[in-house]
Amino acid sequence: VHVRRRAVVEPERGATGGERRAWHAADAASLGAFNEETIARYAKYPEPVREDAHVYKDADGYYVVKEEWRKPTNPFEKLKLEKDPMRELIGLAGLEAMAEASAVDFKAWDEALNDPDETDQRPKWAGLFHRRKGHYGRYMMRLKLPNGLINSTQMRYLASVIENYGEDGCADITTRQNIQLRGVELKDAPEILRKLEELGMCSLQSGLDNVRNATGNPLAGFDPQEIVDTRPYTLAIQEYVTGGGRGNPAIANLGRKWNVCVVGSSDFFEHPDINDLAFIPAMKDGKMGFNIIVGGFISSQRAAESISLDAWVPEGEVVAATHAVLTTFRDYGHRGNRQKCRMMWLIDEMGLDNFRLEVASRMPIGELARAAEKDLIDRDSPRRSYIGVHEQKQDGFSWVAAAVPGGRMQPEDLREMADLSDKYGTGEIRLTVEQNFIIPHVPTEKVDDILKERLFQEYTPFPGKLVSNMVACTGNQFCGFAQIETKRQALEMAEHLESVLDLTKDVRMIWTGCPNSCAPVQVADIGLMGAQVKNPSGEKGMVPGVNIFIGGTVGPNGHLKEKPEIEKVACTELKPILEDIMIERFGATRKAVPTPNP
Ligand code: SRM
Ligand code: SF4
Repeated sequence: VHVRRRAVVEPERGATGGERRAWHAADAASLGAFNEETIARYAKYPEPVREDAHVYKDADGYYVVKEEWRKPTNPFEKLKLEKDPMRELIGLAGLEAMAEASAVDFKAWDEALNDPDETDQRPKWAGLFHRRKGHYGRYMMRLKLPNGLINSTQMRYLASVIENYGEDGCADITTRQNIQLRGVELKDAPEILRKLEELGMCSLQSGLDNVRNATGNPLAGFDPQEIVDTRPYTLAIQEYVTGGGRGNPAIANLGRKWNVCVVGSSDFFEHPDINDLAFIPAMKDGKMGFNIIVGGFISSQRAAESISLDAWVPEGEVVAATHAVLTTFRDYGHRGNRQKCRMMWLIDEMGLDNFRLEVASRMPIGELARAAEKDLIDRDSPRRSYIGVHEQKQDGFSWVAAAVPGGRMQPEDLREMADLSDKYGTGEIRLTVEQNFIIPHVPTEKVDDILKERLFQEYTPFPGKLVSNMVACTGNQFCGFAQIETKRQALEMAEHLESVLDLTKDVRMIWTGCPNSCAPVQVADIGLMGAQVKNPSGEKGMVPGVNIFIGGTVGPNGHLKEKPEIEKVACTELKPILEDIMIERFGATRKAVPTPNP
């Protein structure tokens, strides 16, 4: 059953995107002040004061771990206790001071300070990740683009930022429908933050123990099969989580990262099974709302699928429910061993019923309705591929979705994307968790023209069945955790396999550089997780290799594969093994004459 709840209207220029998110752009002149008005709006949500909570609220509205809950602890809890990152960075405009102090000579400043917590960890509350290993003095800046919504003006600005950083400047579309900018120097960060805010974007609270980008249906608003337009909900969650784009001190001290999504179609493009909180559209007593599932996550030690909270909220209570679940996690989440701090561990510890009771007590009327018996998900409908050219629900309009292998893009790509979305569409652009982009609202008679543009030669809407579905995390080019290079290898391998095999169906091949699984191999048809393995030549020493996951599934009937099926294969030995897997498990056949590998 597909419920089209909103009128099908022709797309309007600027109807969604930046304008809707520029809540307080007029006041964007300086950092250093929270948006009190927005924060006050959320103060209406219940915050029960509990004796047994692990944190208390201080006079400034920050949450601090109580003395008796400081053991066991971990280095990240210590750094938060020593100096609250949000208070010091944003609340007191500390970032401006750091930018100024590091401007003349970053290295001299860093060496004099000799405090990686200050230079590398706390700035993550502003979305700034120092790439010390390999890219010393350069920061990756992680934005928050709820639902993968971005418009041409915003995109053009991002292009202008990375353009300043020469060869270091590039951007990645991430596995949370988001963008990360690379090459950023700390001295420029306050100005970039100010401009982001002016344009209705934000990078605050996007790293370490914070809420990540809220994901939603990338086709929201023009999807002929959408059950519900996810944009109002993901935008509202973003407004709450980021305190209207200026930071929200009430949720700046969680025990660990936290993911949230709102599902918009039966395809589960948002991966609700691996989010800490997910809203699944469901009607109850004739009212539109959402069933709630909780606790999904992936980490190096454990991957868990979400479970039902046996709760339903009306559509007007999505943010209230986000607050209720999130603050339960903030107040009771474990803060010792980092491998046991994600929310599912708390649910295990409290028991689902107690967890539910606590969440209910934080809802506006102190209660949670039981889950609707049936949700609106059609479990028999095959998961669609959004890549390519597809007719929208608005007559006469199409969306064009291109595959960006690994999500890596250059400034000129971002600029052209912006220009094309203005020239052919309404200036809207969408991002997806498979690291791809979509230009919607293209009049169908102009589709042939847009397809001739350079950008779509570089990033094709008609890739092969493997390249089309390829996802790769950052890997060792920029990430200190990585055991292997990912993005280049992933593309080369997909192209190689397509050149020697005939494929009858799409195969989702996902590469992740280490067990953190930022590109989630557990949900892949074929997942390759980086590892150091014995040198197959017999020589001493380790070489880059992978553990291979096979058969993870996505969609409403999807399941994680928690363990690799084949372990410790050197990357140099991979080709024949993957060819066999493709043939035996995914119905591929060998080409009589291989096509040249580009
Ligand atoms: Fe991730 C840490 C990149 C999505 C699980 N992740 C990191 C860091 C920040 C590590 C670091 O400091 O270098 C990586 C930054 C590298 C860089 O320079 O880009 C990083 N994670 C990414 C991105 C960029 C991968 C990508 O290529 O797209 C994704 C950014 C999403 C965003 O826009 O916010 C990204 N990370 C994920 C996901 C997928 C998801 O959320 O759907 C996961 C698994 C799901 C989950 O968290 O439940 C994920 N990242 C991790 C973990 C393991 C978390 C855990 O509970 O143990 C870490 C390490 C940690 O937090 O201790 C991590
Ligand atoms: Fe880095 Fe590992 Fe995440 Fe890849 S999976 S981005 S290597 S932390």
